[in-house]
Amino acid sequence: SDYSQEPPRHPSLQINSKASFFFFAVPFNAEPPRSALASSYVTPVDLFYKRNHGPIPVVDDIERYCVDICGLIGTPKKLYMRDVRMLPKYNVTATLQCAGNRRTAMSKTRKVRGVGWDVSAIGNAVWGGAKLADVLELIGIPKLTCSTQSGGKHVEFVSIDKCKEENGGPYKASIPLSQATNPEADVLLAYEMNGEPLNRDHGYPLRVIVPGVIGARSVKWLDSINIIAEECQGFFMQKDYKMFPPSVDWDNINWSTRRPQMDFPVQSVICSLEDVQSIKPGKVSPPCNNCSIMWICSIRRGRGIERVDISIDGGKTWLEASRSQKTGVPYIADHVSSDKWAWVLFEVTVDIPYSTEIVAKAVDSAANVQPENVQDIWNLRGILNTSWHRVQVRVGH
Ligand code: MTE
Ligand code: MO
Repeated sequence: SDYSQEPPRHPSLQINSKASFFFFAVPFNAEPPRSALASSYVTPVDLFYKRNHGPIPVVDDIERYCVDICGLIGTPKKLYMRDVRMLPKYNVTATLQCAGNRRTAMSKTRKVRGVGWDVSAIGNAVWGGAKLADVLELIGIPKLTCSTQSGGKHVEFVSIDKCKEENGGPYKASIPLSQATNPEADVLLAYEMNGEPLNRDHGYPLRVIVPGVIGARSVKWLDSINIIAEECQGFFMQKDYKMFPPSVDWDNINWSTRRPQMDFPVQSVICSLEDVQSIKPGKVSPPCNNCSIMWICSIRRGRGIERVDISIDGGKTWLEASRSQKTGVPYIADHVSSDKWAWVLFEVTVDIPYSTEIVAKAVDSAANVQPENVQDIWNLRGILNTSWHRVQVRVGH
């Protein structure tokens, strides 16, 4: 694999794995610092986390670039960029989160396998592109309505990049056809991110965005789309990104017993404090610290966030944080943007009189709440760590 043509990256990204002199065939994986996460509702492209499984492909002949659509359809079709751009354009503000976000914390309780991530393998962007439902309609697959049946088929996305998990083959994933043909699901073939053409790291020239679903299904650098009878048999669908109970370990795992993970459960993280944060005591009496804490919350399949509870005594008592975010996406004026897949920002200002543990948990509109302990949701691949986020605050001099 060739890592000699990687794009330039922002210096403040925290790198979790990349090519070096000793490990030259390592994909670039990096996340922004916590403080950068909550500082804007829409994450700037250069600070958006980057999750790769191989080298970044080079696509330089955009006129000839096309996506092959084949499989269980009448005649295969080549979809060129001009065909995609001819379809109605949608801007969807959607939060993308890697299933491995917060894996490092899970690994601290019991070792898991996978790239370590702090809390920032998550970002919120305005994705611009065509709806997959419109693309599929072009090739004769009707949009999902109450009366249509999709026959349990799946839509497979195959990329240009090559990775070692697929033995040098392309990265791939699939979603159910019923989701792909549902305009309400907002599945996009995106060519823009935050109003600009996608950059190479994020899938230039065309990527899939599957809102509400783990990042792994949003295939970058799209090469072909296959309509298939069964879900994709690729590594990342069948041998990875599955949720196992804490009782399953590497010596008794049977991959075929579980479905590929799709939905992301309710999540929140504290972005204004590190895991262990020292603060100076304030001058008021009794000694207090006016500490402003920012949470971000990500939503579950388009379901709203109801509230965020915070505790400054390790979870004994709780108070409610307030929604701090401004709505709307100001700089993309020409198109209506949906934000039902986007994260919500919350904040609270509290006095921290002594060293303590601060905890956050989010609750969605169906009253789903984050699990209390990471041990209870421990799984050998270290995915979906949505346990209460805890930080230690040390008040010192
Ligand atoms: N698509 C391709 N072709 N190759 C990849 O390695 N990584 C997936 C997904 N799509 C990946 C991919 C994973 S695991 C995640 S979390 C998201 O892309 C990350 O998208 P980003 O790098 O734009 O943040
Ligand atoms: Mo991921």
